[in-house]
Amino acid sequence: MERTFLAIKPDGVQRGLVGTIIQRFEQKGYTLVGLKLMRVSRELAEQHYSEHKDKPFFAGLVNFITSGPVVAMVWEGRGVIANARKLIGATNPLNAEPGTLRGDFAVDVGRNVIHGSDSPENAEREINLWFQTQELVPWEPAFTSWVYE
Ligand code: YYY
Ligand code: MG
Repeated sequence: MERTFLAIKPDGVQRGLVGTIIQRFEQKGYTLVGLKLMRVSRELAEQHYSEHKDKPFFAGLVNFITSGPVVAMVWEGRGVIANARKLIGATNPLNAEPGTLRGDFAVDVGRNVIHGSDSPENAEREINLWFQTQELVPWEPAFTSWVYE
């Protein structure tokens, strides 16, 4: 089954959105298989966002993501990588549709509440970067046959 990496950024944690955000993915029918609250090191932040290292916002992004606790998660389910991105909404919250997490809960691109992997390659890379294999818990929810035909 497909897996993706999601992280509630320090603004989402500070604003008390952890429960709301987790609930959104639970309600969709996806399965939580990894979860931890953590302070992000500069090294991890720089590796995570390495594709942006030459962008003008890189230093600010690394400062922000290391500025407070983050909730790192792995979610599992059919189409979860692309669909989580849809549930999260556009990078700039002012362009994110209402009903998406960024559309409903954010205003500024530098305070957009949540990260989600953007491709199968990045999902695998980010899961391996943030989690050790033994931290992931495979399980089958009792509702599976009510979510999947
Ligand atoms: O994947 P996603 O988070 O939607 O956007 P990316 O283009 O990968 O950028 C990562 C992160 O960088 C974004 O969530 C906010 C920040 N950022 C920024 O502060 N200013 C920009 N102009 C673009 C991105
Ligand atoms: Mg991205």
